Amino acid sequence: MTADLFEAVPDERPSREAMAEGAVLLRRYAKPFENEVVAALREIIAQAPFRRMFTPGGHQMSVAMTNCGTAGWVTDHSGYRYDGFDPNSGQPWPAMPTVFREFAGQAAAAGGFDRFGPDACLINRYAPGARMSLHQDRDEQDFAAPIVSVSLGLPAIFLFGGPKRADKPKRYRLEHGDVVVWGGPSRLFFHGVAPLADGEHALMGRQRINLTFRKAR
Ligand code: MD3
Ligand code: FE
Repeated sequence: MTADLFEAVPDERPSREAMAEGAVLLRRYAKPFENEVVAALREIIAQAPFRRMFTPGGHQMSVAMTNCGTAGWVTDHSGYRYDGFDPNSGQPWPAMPTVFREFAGQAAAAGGFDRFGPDACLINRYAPGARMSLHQDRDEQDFAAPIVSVSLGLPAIFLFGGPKRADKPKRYRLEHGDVVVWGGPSRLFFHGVAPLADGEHALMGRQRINLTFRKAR
């Protein structure tokens, strides 16, 4: 078989890149864990299915979400917050799988943050066209703890701004297996995701899933 000379060939090698002070991009870092992570995801989603939540302003988000851990991020007419219970079932969010907790701790350490103990994992699902507008993550108690994010499936253009909303965002293509550790000053930087381009991913299908590990409480 002959390869198309002009086809973009994905680079499978892990690498590290500083995005800002405290923000480290670990390309392909999650690849060795993909099968274990996907198996754990399936069990979480069976207990707490993805749902498109409403912002306090009454807009339905294009991204569908669920959570695992002792705290889960929720939004509804009354605001944004962490809650121990899934509002759709009244049950506690599924427990954070050991593979998730260990992976997040290891990734945080690789990014320069020792002893990261996440209690929340927000799971975002992007179908083609879904996006996330520029925002800060400020609903957590302790901004000294980093956030660890894992991208799975279709690639997305991540928009990484600065401390002010008006700061012009830099664009990063985040691909399957890419991990970013956000701590220090970058922890409160504005960020978002451009509308997802359509495509088909060999393991994940026609979607992008992003996990963000947080210390919420
Ligand atoms: C930079 N999610 O869930 S992950 C979010 O791809 C969120 O689903 C995006 O923004 C996604 O809140 C981006 C990368 C990310 C997560 C948290 C951050 C980047 C961050 C917190 C501070 C700075
Ligand atoms: Fe965010």
